[in-house]
Parts: sequence; structure tokens; C-alpha cells
Amino acid sequence: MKKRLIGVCAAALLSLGVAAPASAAPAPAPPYDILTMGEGPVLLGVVYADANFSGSRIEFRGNSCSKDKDGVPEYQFPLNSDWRWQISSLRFYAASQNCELWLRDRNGDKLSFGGITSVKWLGDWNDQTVTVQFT
Ligand SMILES: [Ca+2]
Repeated sequence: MKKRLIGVCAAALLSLGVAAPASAAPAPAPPYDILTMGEGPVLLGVVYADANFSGSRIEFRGNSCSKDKDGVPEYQFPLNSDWRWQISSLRFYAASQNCELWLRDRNGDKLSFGGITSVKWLGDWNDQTVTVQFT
């Protein structure tokens, strides 16, 4: 993913220096991927492949969470092979919907977030997440 991202970013930077004619070819693809997982009116959170809320991202959608925290997450998002061991920063929005955000690493260990949270760098948890859960 990294090599492709660098290439696309370079292309995007180059294109900034040249004014495109109105009849130019279709706009290039964005310099990163945006993936949506889940459905619903609530934006639960966003994870980013790079630090500082940059790079490719996944937006997680759903509904509110139950107040009962029985240890079984309401939303389970196992990451595909493009996204495992990639997440470096995140924003969590759904605290007011009774939700918590849990990251799980390959061992099943958990990092949880309660209140509305922005983490620009996951530190020890950088590139460790294999599943994102909301509960
Ligand atoms: Ca990363």
C-alpha cells in the first residue's frame, strides 16, 4: 500500500503545479482510499493508515450501542488483508451513542476508548490492529 500511495501522492503534487484546461480528462483518483464499513446513520469512527489522521481511511457506520456492556461487541469489523497492521491514528465519535471503540491486535489484546477521542499516533499500537469493534 505504501509504495502505491507515494506514487499517487507524487502524481497529485505534480498536477497541482499545472492548471488543467476545462476540458481535461476525468479527475485523477484521490491520493488515498476511503472505505466505508457498516451501515447506519451514525459515524462511529474513522481509522487512518498514517499518523495525524492522514492517508487511506476507513469510516465505520452503524447505529447507537446498547448501554449493557456484556463484553460482546455490537459491531465487529475484521480488517481485510489491505488493512491489517496498518492503522496509525483514529477518531472516535460515538461516545454520545453509548459506544466504546475497541481495537484488537493479533493476540486478541484490546485497546479501548470511551469519550470522544482523537488519537494522532497510536504509539505501541501503531500498525497492530486486526479488528475494530464498537460496543
Ligand atoms: Ca500505518
